[in-house]
Amino acid sequence: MSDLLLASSPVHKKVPVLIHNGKPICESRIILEYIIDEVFPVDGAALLPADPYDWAVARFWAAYIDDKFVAPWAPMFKGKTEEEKAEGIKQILAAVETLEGALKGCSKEKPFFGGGTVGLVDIMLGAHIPGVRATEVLTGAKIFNAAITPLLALWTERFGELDTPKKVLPDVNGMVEYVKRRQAQ
Ligand SMILES: N[C@@H](CCC(=O)N[C@@H](CS)C(=O)NCC(=O)O)C(=O)O
Repeated sequence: MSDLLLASSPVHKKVPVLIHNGKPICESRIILEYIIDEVFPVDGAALLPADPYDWAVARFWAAYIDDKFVAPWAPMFKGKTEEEKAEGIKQILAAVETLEGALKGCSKEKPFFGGGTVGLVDIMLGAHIPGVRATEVLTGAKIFNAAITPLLALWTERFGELDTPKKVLPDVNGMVEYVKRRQAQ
C-alpha cells in the first residue's frame, strides 16, 4: 500500500481516493456526489436533478445501493459458513427487488433512474453490472432476473449500450478469471 494512499485514506485505507486541488476525497459514492456537485454539468449531462427533492431521493438510493446491495457481497463470497453465504445472496436479491421499485419511482416512466438521462443512481448501480454478471457466472445465481425485476433487466441493457459504460466498465470474462485466480491462491 503506497504512502500516498495511506496519507490520503487514513481511516479506511482503501481505493478509490480522488485528490482534487491537493485534497483527498474518499469513498466512491462521496466522490461521485462531489464530482456531480463540483463540476456539474459534466459534458452537458444533467447528472444533478434540478429539483432538490429529486436530488435527496437520488442520494437516498445511492446510499441504499452501498448499504444493502453492495455490503452483502462480502458475506456471499467470503462467508465462513454456507448459511452466511446464503444469507448474503438472499439480501442481495431482496435489495434488487427494492431497487426495481426505486427505478419505477425515480425514472417517472423514462429510461433511467435519473429520468431521461443517467444520474447518480444509474452510475452507482451501473458500475456494478459487470460484477453482477461475473457473480452470475461464478455462482449460477440469477441476480438481475427479467422474470422478477423486468424494469431493471431492461435498464441493465440500456445502460450497457451507452458509450461511456462501454468504454470504462471492466470485461466480465476478465473479472471471472480474476476471481477464480484469487480463489485458487
Ligand atoms: N466503500 C468503499 C469501498 C472501497 C473498497 O472496498 N476498496 C477496495 C478495492 S475495491 C480496497 O481498497 N481494498 C483494500 C483493502 O481492503 O485492503 C467505496 O465505495 O469506496
